[in-house]
Amino acid sequence: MTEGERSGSETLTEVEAELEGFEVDAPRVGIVMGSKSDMPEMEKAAQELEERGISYEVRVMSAHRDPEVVTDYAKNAHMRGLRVIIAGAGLSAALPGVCAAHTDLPVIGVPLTTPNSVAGGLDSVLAIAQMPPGVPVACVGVNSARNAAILAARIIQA
Ligand code: RP5
Repeated sequence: MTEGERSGSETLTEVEAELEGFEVDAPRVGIVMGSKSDMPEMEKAAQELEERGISYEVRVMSAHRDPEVVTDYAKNAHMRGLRVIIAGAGLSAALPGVCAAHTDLPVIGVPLTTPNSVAGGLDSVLAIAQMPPGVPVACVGVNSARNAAILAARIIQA
């Protein structure tokens, strides 16, 4: 409804309530992952958020294969209403760090194992946790997408 279409009797409270409705439906958590092969683990984060009634969206985007897509997503995330980004990746897991480089939202990284992982996923743990000063990424355990969702819920409710 445009400003001109609003009747004189419509109060500010009614307008605010309308806008609040939009807010409730907007995704609060962005779940991103580097490959479709990451989906079986990352779905656990979605399931946890679903059970908690927290709205989310799920996207597949690789920091190495789709760098522009990741950059645009992270840059627009806050403006779109997201409050936390959960980013899962295996191997040289750059996705959480690249997201954190382009947003001021909290980013939770989920190191994932793949058939080519080194030392049981230690490669991804180090890639996610060893961010330079000033660009933090929270790192949960290997294949711990559910914990990432619980942490995201706690951040939103803090
Ligand atoms: C990472 O490489 C992805 O996050 C995935 O964990 C891993 C393997 O990707 P695929 O070869 O299965 O696409 O970027």
